[in-house]
Amino acid sequence: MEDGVGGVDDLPDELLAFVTCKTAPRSFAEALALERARAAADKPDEPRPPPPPPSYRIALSGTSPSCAAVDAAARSLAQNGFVILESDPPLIEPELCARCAEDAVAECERLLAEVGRRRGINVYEKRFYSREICHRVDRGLRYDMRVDLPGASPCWAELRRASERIALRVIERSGLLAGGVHVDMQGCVTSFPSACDQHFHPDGPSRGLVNCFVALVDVDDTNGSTELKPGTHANDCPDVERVPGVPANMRAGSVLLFDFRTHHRGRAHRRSDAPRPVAYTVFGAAGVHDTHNFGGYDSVFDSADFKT
Ligand SMILES: O=C(O)CCC(=O)C(=O)O
Repeated sequence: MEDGVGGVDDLPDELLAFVTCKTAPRSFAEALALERARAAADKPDEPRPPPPPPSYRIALSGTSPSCAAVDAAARSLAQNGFVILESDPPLIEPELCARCAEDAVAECERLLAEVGRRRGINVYEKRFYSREICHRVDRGLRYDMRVDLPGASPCWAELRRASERIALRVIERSGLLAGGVHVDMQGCVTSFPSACDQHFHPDGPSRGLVNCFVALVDVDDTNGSTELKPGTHANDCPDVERVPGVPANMRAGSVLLFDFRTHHRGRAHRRSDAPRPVAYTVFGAAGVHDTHNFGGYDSVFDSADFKT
């Protein structure tokens, strides 16, 4: 009896003809070979390793990305929980970034002076919360300021429109925010020299919000780019602690989109020369709002002057 018949690929041409054309075998050996070939063909697939996650850094060839690039970005946003979009020239005009950066730092310093004067605290040492600006960790030196309140410089509305042009295409393609997308809020996080590493955190617990960061200056390991843990937005992420973070180093005008649930942090600012402002716009699915980050605080301007 002949032996050594493996899978369909090993069959001689005559036997392959039986398998594919269903011709009757002419001998016992042919019948056996045919039987084995059929069994090999019917064998359920071996478990395959999962496909690698999509790249989270997408280099675009210009400021109007192709459908293929938008698809790739949407896949990363859905699967990794974030995507970094870069292009040359940058997606958001450097001149607009520079105007927003200048306003962010000036406005932040103006508000800090008001908080210090009205609440009687050292705003670099003490955490505080207000409708306009928050300092969430003592000596954190990272200030989260709203830029969509009445009286904000028009440069912020311009930045929001520019961010929408790219973010909405990717978000809609990702299917993450079903039922119509709205802009929920807009702000800017400015870390000052000597700001420390934040703890990793999500921006909120539930599905339906996507944050769009725009680097207003180049952000890197020295002035503290944002760091994100891929896949940690998924409810079934097994062990968030053990997922390594990925630094979103990027040039001014680049865009980082992330699902609110993705664990991330701002890194330490180790340079002494200039603050590091990163603007953000929060996009929400119909009826979903961020109630966590600026919920219900009093205005800085509601507090009377502090008297010693
Ligand atoms: O500063 C950053 O890069 C991120 C800030 C942040 O995640 C926050 O303030 O919650």
